[in-house]
Order: sequence, then structure tokens, then C-alpha cells
Amino acid sequence: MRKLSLFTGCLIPNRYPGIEKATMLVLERIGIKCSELKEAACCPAPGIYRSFDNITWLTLASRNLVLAEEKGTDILTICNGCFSSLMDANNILKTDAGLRNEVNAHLQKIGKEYRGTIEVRHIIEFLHTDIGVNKLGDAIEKPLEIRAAVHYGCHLLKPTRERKLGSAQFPVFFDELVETTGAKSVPYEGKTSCCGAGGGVRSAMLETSFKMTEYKLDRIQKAGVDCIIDACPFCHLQYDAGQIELEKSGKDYDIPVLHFTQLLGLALGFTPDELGLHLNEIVNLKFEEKIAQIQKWY
Ligand code: 9S8
Ligand code: 9S8
Ligand code: COM
Repeated sequence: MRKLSLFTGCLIPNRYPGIEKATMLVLERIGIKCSELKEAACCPAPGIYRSFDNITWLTLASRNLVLAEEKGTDILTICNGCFSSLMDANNILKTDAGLRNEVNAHLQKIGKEYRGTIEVRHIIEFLHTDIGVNKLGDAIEKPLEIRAAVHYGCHLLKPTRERKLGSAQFPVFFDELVETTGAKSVPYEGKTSCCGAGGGVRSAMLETSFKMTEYKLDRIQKAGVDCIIDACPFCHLQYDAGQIELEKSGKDYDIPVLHFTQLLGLALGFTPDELGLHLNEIVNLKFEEKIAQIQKWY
């Protein structure tokens, strides 16, 4: 198996550090070594940089890619935006010699060169492809009998021809992983639509972004779930802090939001606090009590 460096991006260290901790705890438990990617900077966020200036986006992304090339490791992302930015930049730079030369002319100023020797992974596709649901299922110690709304997030699935993870309309790989933990992935209307945060919508049009979140949360609530499971800290922020925001317009959801690594951590027996669930805006004590009961049964 190729060596991995963890790329945390900006949001996890700044807003939800529990996701990084959960990632390190679960990877260690299932025997996957993953080192830090020191001196990494913003991927940069595709919805902002890529939309405005292609060369700036590619150059900043290539610097992160080179840090991993220098260590001889692949990059493991735990955020859809980081995955999209770094994977797309890597694919473009590997295949387009003109752009590669242009970017390398910039990198030369800081004594670096992009070579195209590594791959960019997302923890969801990494666990599904390289570990597999059977092996992951064997590692589960506390099967969680809970109902979960799985949110894939746009950048994990699209563009389909780049991601190659199957159907973007009816994807299954993330649901399969969630179900290895014993949770039931509950279908809900609008499952593959956007949470409302990405593509610069949250930054530029906050009200529109919350309308999109409300659309999702209403349907998730109607499905009757114990929690929302995401694979992206930006979706995580939008669902978690968004519920507080939507309280102002009379909504009452109180649905805990977990990154997949936090869900997996619970099924491996780590406590909600160890996995940083108390760092969420929505801390649902009934949910934590349910988890504590389940963990005690085994
Ligand atoms: S880095 Fe800077 S803003 Fe962010 S978290 Fe994920 S996308 Fe990449
Ligand atoms: S969905 Fe639409 S663009 Fe995205 S991946 Fe994360 S944030 Fe939520
Ligand atoms: C979403 C990232 S995960 S971005 O807002 O589209 O850049």
C-alpha cells in the first residue's frame, strides 16, 4: 500500500478539529499509517479560486502536491473541496504540458518543481476501494443501531468523468461504508443535492445558501434520522451551524452532524468526546445517551 499524508485543509483545524482527531484515531485502529503534511496551505478552495483564476488556483494547489511528492506519499483528503481541488489540479498538471510548464515557472521561484508522481485520495473512496467494506466491517466492535442521513456532497461525486466512483445520481459507495458501522442509511428526497455551502454560495449569498440547507434539513428531518453523516467539513459546518441559524426562522431540527470518521470512531468504541462531537454547535444529549447505551451492550 502506498504511503499517505493527511491533508486537513483549513476548516478542520480551525472549526472542527475533532474530525482530524477522529481520522487519526480510526486510521491507527485499522492499521493505516498516515503522516502530517507539514507546511501545507489552503488547497485552495475550488469554489472560490478555481472559479476566479485558473493559474492562481493551479499554482497554489501544485505547491501542496509538491510537498507530498517530496515526501514520496499520496495525499489523503478528508474534505470534498480539498479532494476536488487537489485531484483536479493533479490530473490537469499530469496531462497538460503547457500548464505544467507555466505552473513550474512559478514554483521555481520557491525552489520547487511539480513532477506528477503522486495520487490524491478521499478517505471515503480510500476506505471503500483500498480497505473494502468486508474488512472494515470485521473491525467494527460496537455496531450502531441508528438511522443516518448520508450526505455525499457535490465535489465527491462530480464531475463524474473525473471521480469515476459510479453514478452521481444514485451513488452507493458512501452508504455502503456507513452501513458497515451498523447504521441504516435512510433514503430521503434530494439526497444528492448541495448542502448550500459550496461554490462560494455561503460567502456570496448567505440567505440563498441557508434556503438550500433548509430544503435539505426539512427532508432529512422528515425521513426520521438520528444523525447526518458527511464527508466534508464545509457541508458539516453548513448543517451544524446552519441549524442554529435556521432556529431564527422558527425551525427546530436538533440533528447531530458527524463526519464519517466520527461515526466510524463510535463504532470502533471511541467516546463522543474523544471524537470531538462536543465541538459541534448541535450537541444532542439524547443521541449521545443512545450511543452510550449501544456501546455498553457489547
Ligand atoms: S482548504 Fe482552505 S478553505 Fe478548505 S477545507 Fe476543504 S477546501 Fe481545501
Ligand atoms: S455540497 Fe454542494 S458544493 Fe459541497 S462538498 Fe462540501 S460543501 Fe456541501
Ligand atoms: C466546497 C468547497 S467543499 S468550495 O466552496 O466549492 O470551494
